[in-house]
Amino acid sequence: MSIRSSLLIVVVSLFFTNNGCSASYSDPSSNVNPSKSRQISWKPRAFVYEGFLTDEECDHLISLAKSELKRSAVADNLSGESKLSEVRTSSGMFIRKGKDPIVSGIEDKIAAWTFLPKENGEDIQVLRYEHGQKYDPHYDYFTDKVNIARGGHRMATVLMYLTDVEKGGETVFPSAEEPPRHRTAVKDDDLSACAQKGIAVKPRRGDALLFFSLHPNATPDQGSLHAGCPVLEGEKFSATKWIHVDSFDTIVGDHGGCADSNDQCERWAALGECTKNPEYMVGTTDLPGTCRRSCKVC
Ligand SMILES: O=C(O)CCC(=O)C(=O)O
Repeated sequence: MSIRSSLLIVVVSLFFTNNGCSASYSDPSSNVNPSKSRQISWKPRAFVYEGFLTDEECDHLISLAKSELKRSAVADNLSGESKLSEVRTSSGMFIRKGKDPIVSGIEDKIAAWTFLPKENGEDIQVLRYEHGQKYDPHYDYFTDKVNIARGGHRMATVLMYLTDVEKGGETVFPSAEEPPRHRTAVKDDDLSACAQKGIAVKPRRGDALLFFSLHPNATPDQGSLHAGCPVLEGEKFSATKWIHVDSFDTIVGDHGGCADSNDQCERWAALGECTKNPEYMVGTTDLPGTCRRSCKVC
């Protein structure tokens, strides 16, 4: 082998080797450039990143979700138990963290954009809104003790839009204050009446919205009130990653792993059984219950 070809091999292998100084060329998070995001509000702190997900990533999340969708639930403010409500009429499902390389790559990108650890994130929730479906104004931080037991408060939300929506389906912040430089911005006539009640983001396939539910001093930010406006034409798929102040993966006092041992657990948890029947559902450290994962205690 000539000196010339040996040199070429060395240069090529250096380029493709992650030597600790640069990210691997196949790492999806290396394509994230946080400075590409645009601030849409200061109160709450909210940013939009256009083209955050590729078409392949959007299609992948939709195809994982499609056959698993169930009517969405909300958490009761006092007990924390999950219940069905007219406040939220979409259907949804959760995709286990790191389920496959594409999901894991999306989670790496979220961590790179938000500068928040991957382990602080919940499983991704995929939502589908059909005609007329919506999520009324609400906060993502919890006010009950059950839901902050794991990972503490939700501090930030990344909402990824997986489809374009012809009309409606915007995410709106009714209590937000626009940044001063946006005050003269012309209202988008394309926005639904619901969206015109505040600062709104129109769902566009691949775009992502990041907003913070806590102030920098970790107290709840009431400006983070937000809603999913009714879909007026078309269909909306979105994917949500909620990020906590602390690790959501740490299993406190767990010796038997974090799993449900009955495939009805998710449904029972949605019906409030974690609170109504804690001995069976949650159990104790010595005698773990049947649905610890769905009850979010591990
Ligand atoms: O779909 C939306 O635009 C809002 C969703 C949302 O608020 C949530 O999942 O917490």
